[in-house]
Amino acid sequence: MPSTHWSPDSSSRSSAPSTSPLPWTIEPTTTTFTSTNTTLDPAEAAAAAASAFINDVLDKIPLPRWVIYSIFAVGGLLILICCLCICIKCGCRKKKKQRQKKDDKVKLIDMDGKSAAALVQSDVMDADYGSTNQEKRGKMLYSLEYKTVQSELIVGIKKADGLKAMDLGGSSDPYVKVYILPDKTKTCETKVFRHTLQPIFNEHFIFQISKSTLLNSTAVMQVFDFNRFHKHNIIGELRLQLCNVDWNHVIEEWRDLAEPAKFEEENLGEICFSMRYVPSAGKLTVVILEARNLKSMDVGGSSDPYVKVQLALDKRKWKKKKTCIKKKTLNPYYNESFVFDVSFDQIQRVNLVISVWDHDAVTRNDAIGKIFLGCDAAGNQLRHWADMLSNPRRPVAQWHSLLSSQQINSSLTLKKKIPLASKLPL
Ligand SMILES: [Ca+2]
Ligand SMILES: [Ca+2]
Repeated sequence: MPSTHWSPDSSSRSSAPSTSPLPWTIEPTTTTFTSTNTTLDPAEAAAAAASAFINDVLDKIPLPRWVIYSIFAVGGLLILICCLCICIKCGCRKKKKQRQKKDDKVKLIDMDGKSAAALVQSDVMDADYGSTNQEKRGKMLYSLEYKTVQSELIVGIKKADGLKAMDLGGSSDPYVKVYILPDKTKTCETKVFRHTLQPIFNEHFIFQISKSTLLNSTAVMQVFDFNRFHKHNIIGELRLQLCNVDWNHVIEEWRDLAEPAKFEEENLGEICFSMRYVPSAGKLTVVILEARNLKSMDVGGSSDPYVKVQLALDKRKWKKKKTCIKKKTLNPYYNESFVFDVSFDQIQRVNLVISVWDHDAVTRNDAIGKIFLGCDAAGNQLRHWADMLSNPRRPVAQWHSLLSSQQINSSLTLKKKIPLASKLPL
């Protein structure tokens, strides 16, 4: 067959230059190579071989030479840029570390200086929020005085400075709550100062307290940030053991506000309601909107809350209404409206008592918490009441933190219900 006959011959011919099975074809090439070997040193030979190899490779690429060269040039440039970038970054990191070391040294010196200065004048102008772990809450100037003859403790809230900003705009709306422990029956509050971190309160509060109980008491002054639509945040507090005070003088001093103690204040929950008064019609409308974070009163860690809305006239129980019961929840939503007939003359003598109760099918219902509003109220409650009176015909809604029933009952001692005959005392 022709194919088998021709194949060895053709293969030998085609492969002759490289494999060269025949001696007469191989001789000339070897001689030429040996002759070149004698004139070129090994390095040059290697270079020549490498260039020949590169040329060979370039020939195989189906692109014009100038395109290949420009691709190589761009690639090289890119690699060079990358190397440069890495070098610059490394250099920057080193510099940053060195700078940080220097800064740390300076900070240490600063803090030493500051702590010494704080003892003398406690300058808050240079307070650096980032440099210390302890949160800066600001400081407060207060005064303490005890009048032995009258058994009166006078707590003065003068001013505060450098208060911590609690609101988004970088400010706070501070006010101060003052009470004496352990007998926390009376809680006083200053006015709210809007959008300031250095309020000047200049208010005094008098507590009736005997000298013997005074020495076992603690005065608590808490600075809060007022918020109309959510819970008031505590900025900081001062707790002064009154046994440590020299009562021969009036004390007046600045103190740094501390982190508030968490153990004492029992969280009973918060309630949101709106009030609206229409003087011409003599109608007071109270809308119980919702409550949240109520204290759990039942075994399962829940409560069955309902809200009592009560009116007292001249400190006598007058009218009462209540919402429906919301089963097994600590965040009930009511949106229930109650309308009371209260004449313009009566509104000045009225107290509105709002209490949240836990319903129990078998045992007695328990009070979760309580608050009262009216002209006799204080602080947040008085503010809400005043807002309602100064905005007639407009509903004013606000959140309130619930207080213990005992605390409210002791500050608002309501007499028996008004008898039917004198139900409209005018
Ligand atoms: Ca605020
Ligand atoms: Ca219950």
